Amino acid sequence: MKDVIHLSPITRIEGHLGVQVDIDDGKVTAARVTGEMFRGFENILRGRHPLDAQQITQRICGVCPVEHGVASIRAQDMAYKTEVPENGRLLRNLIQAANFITSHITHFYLLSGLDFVNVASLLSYTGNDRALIGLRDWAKEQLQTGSVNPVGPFLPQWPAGLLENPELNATVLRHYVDAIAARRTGHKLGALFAGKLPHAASLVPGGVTEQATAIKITQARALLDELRAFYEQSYLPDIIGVAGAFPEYFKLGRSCGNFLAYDAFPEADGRPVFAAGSLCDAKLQGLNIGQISEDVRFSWFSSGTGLHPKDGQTKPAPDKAGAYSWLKAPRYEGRPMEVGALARLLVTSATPGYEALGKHLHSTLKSLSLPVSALDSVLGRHLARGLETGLLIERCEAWLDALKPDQPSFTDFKIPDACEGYGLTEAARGALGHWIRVSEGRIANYQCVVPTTWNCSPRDDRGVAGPMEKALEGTAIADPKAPIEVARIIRSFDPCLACAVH
Ligand code: NFE
Ligand code: MG
Repeated sequence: MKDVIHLSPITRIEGHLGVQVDIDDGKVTAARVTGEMFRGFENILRGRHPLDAQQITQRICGVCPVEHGVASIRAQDMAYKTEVPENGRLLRNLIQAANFITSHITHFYLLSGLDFVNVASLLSYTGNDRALIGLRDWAKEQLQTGSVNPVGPFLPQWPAGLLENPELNATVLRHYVDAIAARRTGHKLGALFAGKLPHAASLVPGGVTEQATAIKITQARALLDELRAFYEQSYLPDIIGVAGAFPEYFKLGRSCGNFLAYDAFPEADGRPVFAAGSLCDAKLQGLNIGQISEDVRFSWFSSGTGLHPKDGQTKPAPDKAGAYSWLKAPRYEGRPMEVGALARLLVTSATPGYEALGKHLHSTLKSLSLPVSALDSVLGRHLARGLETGLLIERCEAWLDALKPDQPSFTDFKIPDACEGYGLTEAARGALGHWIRVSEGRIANYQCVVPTTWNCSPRDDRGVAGPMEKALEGTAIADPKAPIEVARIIRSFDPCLACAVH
């Protein structure tokens, strides 16, 4: 029997995503993912002063502003040929890593966690945990008010298989509450050196305007200790607990088999924490940025198609026939590519010189009795975010140790009247690139190719589906009225449509 499911908007993600899923005989035969809103940041930037770019592009998103800031200042570093001093490099890494850690904790607990946790069980909670008692009493009180969705965002939940172990269920719910405090701690850590957050004031070409003082370094260490405790005692064990309870989700949600990552978090020896490269059918290749292009056949744009972002255009065409998304379709060597923590983990651990990460990954998989192929899945994406959170906490400790108090973190520069550059980095959700061209001292063209644009891309000019569309194809849907499988696959990418449409 044929059926069509249309979900819009998908909740507990960032931005406006709709999905149409065609089902035949209980299985998804095709999926169309729609970015439902136009924003136009690339057009807003044209004609502005170049130094507006790192401030304006940070407004693309409240979740990953730092990464847009970093991509923008890296593009400008290239255009103006700046020299970033050591403290500048370290502070940029710290601000960006704090954002990753905050983002991953937010995603696991506040966004996707409710796909796995049984919230209704809270109503009959009889334990002694004060946070859970508070939550239970609030939920009961709300239910008595008789409004349409009295316990949102917690209830109602789809009647789908949820955590059955009451102890683990209560633990993850308890950590949902703790995660709100943990994300505040992550924000504070970033803001120490960002001036403020969510939109960092201190990120500039040439470095960072904030100074590394002894007192700030000490404060940062204390905040990082809190995050490490939350990671070790809550986040990592909870991911492993959820993974153990839903083993079938190590088989669901495989996307296109192609992964792309840029380098990010430069170390003192020039080697980044995450290596750049592409992995297609398990074959690793170095990054060739000339191979990035964006198609628009199925996007609401009348711009040229297949353009490299250096020459990219943004001409909205809301009435375009056949189009179904405000996202362009980025392609690498003409292929759709999955980006994100999983792509970083796979690309970096396969790169020569990063054998230690590969070993760590393999021993983790062995302890979970999982083959490497299981990573390419819904739970693989969650696990990859968890593992890299631990790695980044460790690197933050080393970067704090390396900071030299009161040393310069910024070198002044001149903006040539005409220049161009690009800035590539990794955002929490994956490979992020900004391209800038300056002419007569003003921004002549600015293009962003963003992680969720890669993952949620519509079909390309040849009709090839994007990674999330591919990940949905072939999935068995137990109950089309409560298609939890669709929601879990979509949320495993941690999509941000605000970023994707920029
Ligand atoms: Ni708006 Fe963003 C995306 C990330 S790009 S959350 O996609 O991570 O910096
Ligand atoms: Mg763009």
